[in-house]
Amino acid sequence: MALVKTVATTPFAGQKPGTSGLRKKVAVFVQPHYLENFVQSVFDSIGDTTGKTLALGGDGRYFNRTAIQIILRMAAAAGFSRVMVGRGGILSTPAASCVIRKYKTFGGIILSASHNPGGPNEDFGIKYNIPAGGPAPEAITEAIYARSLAIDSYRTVESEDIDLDRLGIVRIGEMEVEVFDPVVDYADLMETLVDFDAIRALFASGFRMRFDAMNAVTGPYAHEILERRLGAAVGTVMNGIPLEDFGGGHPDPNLVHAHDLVAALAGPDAPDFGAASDGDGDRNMILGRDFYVTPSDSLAVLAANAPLCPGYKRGLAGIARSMPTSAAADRVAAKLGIPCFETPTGWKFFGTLLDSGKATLCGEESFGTGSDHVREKDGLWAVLMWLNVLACRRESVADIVTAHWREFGRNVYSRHDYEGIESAAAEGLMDRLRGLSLAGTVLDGRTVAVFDDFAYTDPVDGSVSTKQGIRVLFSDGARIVYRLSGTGTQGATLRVYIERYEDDPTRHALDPQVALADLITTARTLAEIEARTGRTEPTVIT
Ligand code: G16
Repeated sequence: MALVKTVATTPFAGQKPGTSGLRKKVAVFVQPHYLENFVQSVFDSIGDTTGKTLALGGDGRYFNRTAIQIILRMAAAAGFSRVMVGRGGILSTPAASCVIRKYKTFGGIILSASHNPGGPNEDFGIKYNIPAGGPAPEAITEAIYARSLAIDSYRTVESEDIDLDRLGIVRIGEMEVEVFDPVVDYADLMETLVDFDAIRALFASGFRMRFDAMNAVTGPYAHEILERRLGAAVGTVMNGIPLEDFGGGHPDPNLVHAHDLVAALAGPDAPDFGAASDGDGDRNMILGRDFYVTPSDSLAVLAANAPLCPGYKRGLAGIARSMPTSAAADRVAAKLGIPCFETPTGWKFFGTLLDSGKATLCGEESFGTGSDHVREKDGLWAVLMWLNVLACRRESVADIVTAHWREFGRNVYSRHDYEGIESAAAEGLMDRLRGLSLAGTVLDGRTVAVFDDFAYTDPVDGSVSTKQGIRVLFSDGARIVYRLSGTGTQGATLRVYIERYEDDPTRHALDPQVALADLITTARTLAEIEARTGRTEPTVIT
């Protein structure tokens, strides 16, 4: 039996989980006791861990393996009887959720800073997911944070590092550590949801695709599912080897960072379909030949076509989207006669809706789409759903989306990010906006119908979340939303979301930056962005 060691420590400021867990620079995480303090705060906040099973894995970024060894020793000291670790310390975020649910573990610890870069000078992250498989709700993250401010010791055991690359069971003291294949359970789950035969037939007919794994966690999953199980040509998966620094790239599947994929999908000889996923495999970007599908439209198209996929052929109970996500999905829900829920940003807010059966599909403008099959957004699942739809409809991505706009109208949409601005300037900008009184006023010819800071009452558990984004809702249906990102590690990122509805099909093909030009100007002027941040242009436009 390994000897439990109690190590004295003192609290670190700032161990407050953000939109999705604690994300900091690696230099912060490698400070003595930093990771240990947080992990002990988690174990102290989730109830009795004695005899329980924990799932553990991460996106493979720098410090992943070291952190896993530390957490294993602490789990043994906390009395867990078993930890299930993905081979190589790898588990995509949706695969972690799948494993937690399938094996009914006492939740899991996921090591990821998602789409943020990795490496010794970049980012690391950690979060706890509850037994339902989803990110811990605010009540738990608040308890973890409160504990981290009071902690004076943590518990660990003396033991050698285990071999993370060898499948099988080893022991740390009395605790079993099972190193398992991180891909199989997830791939098997996908086979129950989408029509693999139909997709195999699509690929056999000459359909070509590129999937950019961005040298992040989805490489092994995509090779197995797309190339081995579905018969896509070898080479369909690009950047498929997970690297600790993601090859020096920024593993964020958007038009700026997935530039290799965007280039590959341009021109007449381009493949029919392109997709990318992020550092931990929960985000997705969908492309057709010379055609970009916004995440908001992707959710709406998948919702409208879901019954083509076996896992959803009985239809949807409801749809949920985060507040800044466009209202395209609302139009589908209205037509289907099902509810559409508007939640704050953060996948954790979908948990109660999925658990209670109120929502089947969920999505966010931040390249997240998912369903009730797990409790995380799921990049490869979205790609497979699209493939299923393409296999059934045998139309191009562009034709499917433009037909969708003709049927429902287009919610023209764009997000402008101002990254790495000074935190004080960002807070000042938001505080000033909050102090304005705009309802009933006219801004550049549009009347403001509602002006507020979004607050949400969870319809299932009644919990209330306030200050979730400043909304300027115009009487013509257009809107501007301002939020500060909760996932960055340096300075602040101001996100500005701009949207208006266009029902004239002759105007659907317009570039959103052109179609939204007047609102974009209003958004910049109203928030005094240039004067307060010194920025004349956003860093990233999606
Ligand atoms: C996380 C959350 C998402 C959220 C996104 C962006 O995604 O899980 O729900 O939409 O961050 O959040 P923010 O706008 O605060 O940066 P991920 O992929 O980073 O885990």
